[in-house]
Amino acid sequence: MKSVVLALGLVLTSISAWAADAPRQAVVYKNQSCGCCGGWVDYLRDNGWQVVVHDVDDLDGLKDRMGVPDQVRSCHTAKVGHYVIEGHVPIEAIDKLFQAKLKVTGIAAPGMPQGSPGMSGVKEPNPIVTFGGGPSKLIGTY
Ligand SMILES: [Cu+2]
Repeated sequence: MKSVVLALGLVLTSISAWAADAPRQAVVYKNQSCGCCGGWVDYLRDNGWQVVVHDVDDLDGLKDRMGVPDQVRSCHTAKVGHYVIEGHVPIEAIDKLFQAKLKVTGIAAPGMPQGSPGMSGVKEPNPIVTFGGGPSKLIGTY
């Protein structure tokens, strides 16, 4: 019986290692004047994330280098682990990306949906799409 419990413990440990949430750390690149970008940083910090912020003038150049396609661009761009997170993406979607270990460059909330994390206004649907590593796919609407 003891060995069964031990084996179950090992299985559960390996499952949780396999389906790990995103690390609670981000590096965020934004324009100094961007208010809603700061709102997204606050949203992460309010949820216990450690965030390093870099104010950047040439964000489009940075997005080019990070492989963020024009059609999914938003205001700020972030690195979480080895993924690129573009725009007002909710933490649940970032966790989903890490749990699924998608072979993509990152995920984006294209544009700036009202009421999304860090954005004011009446809540509107916030579709989150992948980019890089094949055609963009919807991973969920938040
Ligand atoms: Cu914004």
